[in-house]
Amino acid sequence: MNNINNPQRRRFLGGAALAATVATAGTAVARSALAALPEAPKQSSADTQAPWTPPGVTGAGRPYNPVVTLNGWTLPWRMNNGVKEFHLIAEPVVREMAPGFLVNMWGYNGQSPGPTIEVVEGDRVRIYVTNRLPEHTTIHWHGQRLPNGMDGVGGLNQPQIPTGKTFVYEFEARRPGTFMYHPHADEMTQMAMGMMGFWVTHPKQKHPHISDVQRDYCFLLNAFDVEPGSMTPRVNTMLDFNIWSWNSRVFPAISPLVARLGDRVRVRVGNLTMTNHPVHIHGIEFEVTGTDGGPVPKTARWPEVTTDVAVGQMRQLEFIADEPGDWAMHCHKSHHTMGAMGHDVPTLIGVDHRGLVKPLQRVNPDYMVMGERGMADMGEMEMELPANTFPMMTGTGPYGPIEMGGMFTTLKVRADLKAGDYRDPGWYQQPPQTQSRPVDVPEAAPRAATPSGTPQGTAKKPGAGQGHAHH
Ligand SMILES: [Cu+2]
Repeated sequence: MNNINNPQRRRFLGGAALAATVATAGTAVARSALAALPEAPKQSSADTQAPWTPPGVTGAGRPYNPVVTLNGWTLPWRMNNGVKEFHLIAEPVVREMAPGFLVNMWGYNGQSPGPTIEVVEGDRVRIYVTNRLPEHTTIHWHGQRLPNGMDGVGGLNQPQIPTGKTFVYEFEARRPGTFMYHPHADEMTQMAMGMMGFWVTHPKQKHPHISDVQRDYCFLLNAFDVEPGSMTPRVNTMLDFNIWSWNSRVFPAISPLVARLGDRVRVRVGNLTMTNHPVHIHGIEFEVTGTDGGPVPKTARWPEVTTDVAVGQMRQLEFIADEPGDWAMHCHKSHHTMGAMGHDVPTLIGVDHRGLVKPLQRVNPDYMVMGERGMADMGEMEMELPANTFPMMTGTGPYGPIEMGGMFTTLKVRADLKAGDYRDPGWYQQPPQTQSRPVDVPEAAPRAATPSGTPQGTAKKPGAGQGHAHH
């Protein structure tokens, strides 16, 4: 990725320009452009990109263990006289929410969410923002300490950035932690269209409440309202979103979080939806070690397996990955682990549809019965979907349909991983005799029922033994 290793590039660069190009690491900055805007790298893939390690540049700050953005990437910067310079382009993008499911969004540098900005405490940061949207925008740097005029609230702190214009933000990353960025201009529309991104500031030295971790993941909770079969979110939806996503991806298209047995893992989550999400991880216990307000002192932490991430909040979850396996990790609101669905589907469990379907299909040829036995059938139903949507419950594991969608992925803990290897290791091979299995033994004979509420054996009514035993 570093252009300095590319001999073709090297030929065009001399002395000072060479030094500057080392810092851009991947952005091709022509010598004539060095005095101008930094290049704005674009990302064409919705895959999780390998962590971005900055080149060893004097003044670049202490080295750190870089974050991995789920189904995202980190924005390279260039160093300009001791200032880390970034260039974000606000623009329409097409985001692949799942293979075959494309949505017209607004985002930054080719994707929604935009790239993660990753710096070190004390860094001087300059961010150019070019607006290629059809309307004005701004960027608010959620959680940061900065001069009032850099806070990005259109009308309050600055005039909005008109279409076609570039504004520059500059401040010092004063405190380490977990932050995000998003517009503060026509906010409901622009966030409904996917405009948001993550920001991580690493501590510049050992911090009493910030642990070293071997794996550091981040993602944003977001939601969209896309009519099945269409490609553009409705932007006036207030609460009734139908797509619940992590970094604008839905299960099974969200990358797994991969960890080596014994790793300390940090997961940074920010919520830019309009409702709360109880984030739940199976197999381990975690602590909330920080919020967008800063690190949580060690004495103030408690163990959890689920933590609610409220609207506009960020949480850092940390745990030791000490149980091998494929562990579910998901929002615990069960309708948030579903794909796009009609909201007005009646509960039909136990309803006998015989004789009903034909007359209904005369009125609506597409009428389909679902949910007679529960909704699990949806997981394997090869139902014809409108073009450009994804099934309501989907994803197939080694033992069959997982019957999940939306805000769901897996934590994959393996003993045989290399440090820094984030590739999906495939499905976990369970050791023999460690999996739940069917049994084939006769049921116990039913006991005689007793009148309800009466201790067994104290009252006997004639005929009470005729019915079914209550289990
Ligand atoms: Cu949720």
